Amino acid sequence: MITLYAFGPQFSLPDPSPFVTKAEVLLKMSSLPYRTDLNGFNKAPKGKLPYIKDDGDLVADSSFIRRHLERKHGINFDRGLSAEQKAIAWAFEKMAEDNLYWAIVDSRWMVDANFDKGPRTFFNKIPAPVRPIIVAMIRRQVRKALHAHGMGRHTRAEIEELAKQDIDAIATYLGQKSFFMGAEPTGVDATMFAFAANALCPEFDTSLRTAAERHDNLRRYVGRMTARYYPDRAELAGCKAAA
Ligand SMILES: N[C@@H](CCC(=O)N[C@@H](CS)C(=O)NCC(=O)O)C(=O)O
Repeated sequence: MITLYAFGPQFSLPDPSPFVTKAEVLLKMSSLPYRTDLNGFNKAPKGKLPYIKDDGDLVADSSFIRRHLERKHGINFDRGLSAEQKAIAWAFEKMAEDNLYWAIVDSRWMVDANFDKGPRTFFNKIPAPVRPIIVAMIRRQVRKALHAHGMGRHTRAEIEELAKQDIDAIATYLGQKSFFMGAEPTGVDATMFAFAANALCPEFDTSLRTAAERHDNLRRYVGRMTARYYPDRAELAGCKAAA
């Protein structure tokens, strides 16, 4: 059985990491049996989650997890898509993962009110006397990562403008389709759902959320994906009424 190393459900989301959610939805789409393990972060081969263990194979990174499922288990996530559609799907995925992601990180880690409600709680199990030091150290590391990526060099208003453009692009391309590429879900839906659900996350007050909430089709899409892949989590991303 495949083991998915994850952080675990939090903030009304299947996982606070959109990459873990993407990997989990891909596993659900593949119908392969899997279990989740919430204690694997310290042994992560690339220092990040998600990764999976599949018999002897340890595979880190959501995109390589997808490749692994395709190669080892013969899953075709893009059934029915043309080469042009696959190219569009890949571009949207990477826009979400390499641009929108960093705006989400900024909104949760660098805005005090969101940090206190969100990432600060990741450290609750650390003994109280050393907790503030560890929290400050990790927050500093995240600030440096944002700076190294480049997103952290912009003003908050500029970051929000870029994120809004990503969200608007996703909602525009989705249009009135049931799923991102058409009437049936394909691989890119794992990513688009994960990021749209994170943007709509009701726990955080962010301009990302405001931007996403303006798109009724995006809310309905998250509701539809939730009903399909997380039927027992109807509260997900505040999309209960939108399914
Ligand atoms: N490219 C990776 C990105 C994974 C990633 O950024 N994971 C974050 C959580 S959202 C993580 O584990 N960060 C921990 C760290 O950087 O220390 C993927 O697609 O899986």
